[in-house]
Amino acid sequence: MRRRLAVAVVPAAVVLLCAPIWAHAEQPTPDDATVEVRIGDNFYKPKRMTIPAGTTVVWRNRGGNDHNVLPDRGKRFGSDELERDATYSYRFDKPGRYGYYCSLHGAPGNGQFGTVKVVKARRGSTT
Ligand SMILES: [Cu+2]
Repeated sequence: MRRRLAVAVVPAAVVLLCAPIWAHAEQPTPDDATVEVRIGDNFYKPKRMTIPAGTTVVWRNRGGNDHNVLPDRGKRFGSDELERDATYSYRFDKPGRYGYYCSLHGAPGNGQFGTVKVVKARRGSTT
């Protein structure tokens, strides 16, 4: 019994010790761009955006109600319910078209929804 406990505790300790290193590794570099999508009641603005791969999208709830951000397909990204002023961020590294919606006020392509189109990043380009 004592041995089983130790087996469970050691991996947890390793995770805790490594967490600061991982967090540091994810610090944005100056090359990383961030764009913000405002969440309102009940919409996203801008509703559609095109970004180069590697851009982080930050959804910020500026509405009075709770909202979320769920992908139309798959589980590549997705937030919990966001309270007022809460944010959710996701970095899009793969080109493609990513539809998303709020499950409280919409459905894929219906009601409160939006689209992020990710295009191949061009090195050295600032546009
Ligand atoms: Cu909503």
